[in-house]
Amino acid sequence: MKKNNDENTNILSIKNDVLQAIHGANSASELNKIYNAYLGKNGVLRNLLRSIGDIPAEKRPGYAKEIHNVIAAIENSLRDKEGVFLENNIQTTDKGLDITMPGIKIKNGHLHPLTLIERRIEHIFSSLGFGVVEGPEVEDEWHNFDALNIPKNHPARDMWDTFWLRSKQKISNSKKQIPSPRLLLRTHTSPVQIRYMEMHEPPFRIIVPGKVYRFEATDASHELQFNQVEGLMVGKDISVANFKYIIGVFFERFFGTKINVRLRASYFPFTEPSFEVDINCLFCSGKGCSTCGHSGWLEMGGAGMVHSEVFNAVKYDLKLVQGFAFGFGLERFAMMKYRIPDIRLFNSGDIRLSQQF
Ligand code: FA5
Repeated sequence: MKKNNDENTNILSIKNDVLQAIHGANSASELNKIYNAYLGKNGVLRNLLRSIGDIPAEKRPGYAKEIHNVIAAIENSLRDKEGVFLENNIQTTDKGLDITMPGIKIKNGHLHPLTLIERRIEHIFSSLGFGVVEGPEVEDEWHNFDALNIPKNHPARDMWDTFWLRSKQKISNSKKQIPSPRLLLRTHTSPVQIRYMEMHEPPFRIIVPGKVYRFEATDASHELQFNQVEGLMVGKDISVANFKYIIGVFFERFFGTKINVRLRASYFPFTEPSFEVDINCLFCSGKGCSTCGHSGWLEMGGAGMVHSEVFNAVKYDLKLVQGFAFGFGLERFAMMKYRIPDIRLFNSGDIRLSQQF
């Protein structure tokens, strides 16, 4: 900028130049350039403000005021012109703004069907007075097997073959490592029975939903990672009759229809007597179909009266307590309720599955 004795004339000519440039601008980027050249950090008007000390002191206030007025006028003009660009842009791209047009629908997420089933089960059992308890998925050998009356080398361990983890424990302040309890991915939710009883005294009734893992080949009804719901009710005189009544109420509320429950003799090392729990097939109303293998019954899980060795492991007095336990597969409930034919669909990541519920 040329130094001029009449500072005000100089400012006014700058103002005219800038307003003309704004008027002639054809794009937002041109406006941006003008802004930077005059009002930006090293713009002409900012530099004028900085050099105000060069003029006689008595002229400074009037001069500064003039500069600020010009800055405000330029800012207004820039804003007006930006508004014109914005309007034109909408008109050219959208051919006008139709505020009655429906908006773009935001896609909501969905709860996974297994989450829905788990919450439903928890809700029903809570209304029957059961607490909901959780336990660790990485379990030690004692809780998963030994305390449940499945000692080392017992053939029953084969039924629950699993993924073992390498674990070494370091003694603090030493390089020595000692063997720590052997860790594994739990094969069932039953170890939480032990964990709970170690910390609580009867009477109580709990359910334990959670993920379990097994080393096995997958097919339409078997996964290597699936969910179970454990149940445990212990007190002075809890019997099989209590179990049959409670489970009957649960099934009827869960499926919303009358259900026949059948207890079939079976074997689990941690219950005695043990049974499989069957319900009448919902697909054929018990008449027999391919889903139930033409038997009219569907197997839902295992159950039984808690074995005395399990109570011994948690140091309960056998003369004072007895109770029942059960373990159901959550996926099997979901498959039955939503008529999902293949268990592998749950982990397929296919959004079309969860969008249906
Ligand atoms: C058990 O896991 C016992 N802990 C259940 C139990 C608890 C019995 C308390 C007595 C007292 P089982 O291995 O049968 O039992 O599994 C129970 C249920 O889990 C089965 O009925 C089935 O519904 C489900 N299940 C078992 N294996 C799989 C698998 N690979 N994929 C999906 N679901 C499975």
